[in-house]
Amino acid sequence: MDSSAIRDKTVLVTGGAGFIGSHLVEALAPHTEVRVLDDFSTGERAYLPEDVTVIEGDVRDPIALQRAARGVDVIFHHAAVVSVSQSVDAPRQSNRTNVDASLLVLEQARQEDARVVAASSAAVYGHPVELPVSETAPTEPTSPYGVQKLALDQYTRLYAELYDLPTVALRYFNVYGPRQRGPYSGVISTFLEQARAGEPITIDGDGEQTRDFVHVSDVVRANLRAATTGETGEAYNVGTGERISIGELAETIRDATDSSSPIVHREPRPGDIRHSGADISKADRALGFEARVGLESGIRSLVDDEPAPLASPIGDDTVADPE
Ligand code: UD2
Repeated sequence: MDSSAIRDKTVLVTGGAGFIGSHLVEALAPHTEVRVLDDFSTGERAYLPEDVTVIEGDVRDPIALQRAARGVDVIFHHAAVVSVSQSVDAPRQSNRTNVDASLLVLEQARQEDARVVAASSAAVYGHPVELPVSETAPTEPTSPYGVQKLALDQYTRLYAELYDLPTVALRYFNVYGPRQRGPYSGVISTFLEQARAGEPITIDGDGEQTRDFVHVSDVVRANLRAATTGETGEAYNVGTGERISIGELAETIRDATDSSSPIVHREPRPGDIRHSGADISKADRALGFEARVGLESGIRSLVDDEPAPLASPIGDDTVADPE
């Protein structure tokens, strides 16, 4: 499949019951036949629409993967060990999922002649030498997780080059939105929980560090664009191009929740990246991608517990037939 539309195709979403994967599944399901491969270690069945085919299994299991991928046109590869700290504690373990299983996915895609859209990460850049960070910036990850995402990212490119497989790697910056929770979730969900509970909002270090927070609905749209672009064999940054300091974020969330939580400072996080922000001009050029949800309205919809503002991202030109 090159630049044809994704409508009426069969797609597989690995990690489809997780935070980002389940939003993608929700957007795809009304228009395409969707299969989900998930071991439900962190994902939730309740996130999945009824009409998707669920294969409960581990992405590291070649039999489960083979079953899930048979006859598919596109594989959205989101299954991963997402915790940076877990990768530091047990690098070989996360490597098995983040690298070995990703190679299995690519091999399976080769068998099926399927497109692959792979979830890479801003973690590939490590400490940025220049802001905003473009895709040509040096890649020097600061964690096993980053090294593993870089391996995935490079294999994804190489499969396009060596085997002519249409592949795209999406380098996510700080993704947030509904369903992000648990001990390894992002700072926005942590601050929101703290503010709602009236507990101290815990800033690591001076709070002057900055991040580029991108709403999960924008990440879904980037995936849909990547599923049809002719510009394959490439990696694209997925962010907003805007940065906010963690201190300002804490205040924004406290205000949005009308919370009286104190804002407190803890020790800085060891190895924390000081600033991170995406140059999204390549994604704009090649995918027609640009973030639509501003941070304030994204936080507002989380506070109001509104459903994700993705209503139907597939209703736009993303999946329209290309004539
Ligand atoms: C993000 C990604 C990670 C990896 C990394 C690459 C998330 C959840 N994680 O890690 O997968 O791609 O980028 O660089 O998107 N903070 C506080 N208080 C808290 C929690 C966090 O101050 O209670 C700070 C933290 O020290 C950091 C910032 O908030 O400076 C963002 O932390 P995070 O864990 O949400 O995401 P990050 O950027 O470390």
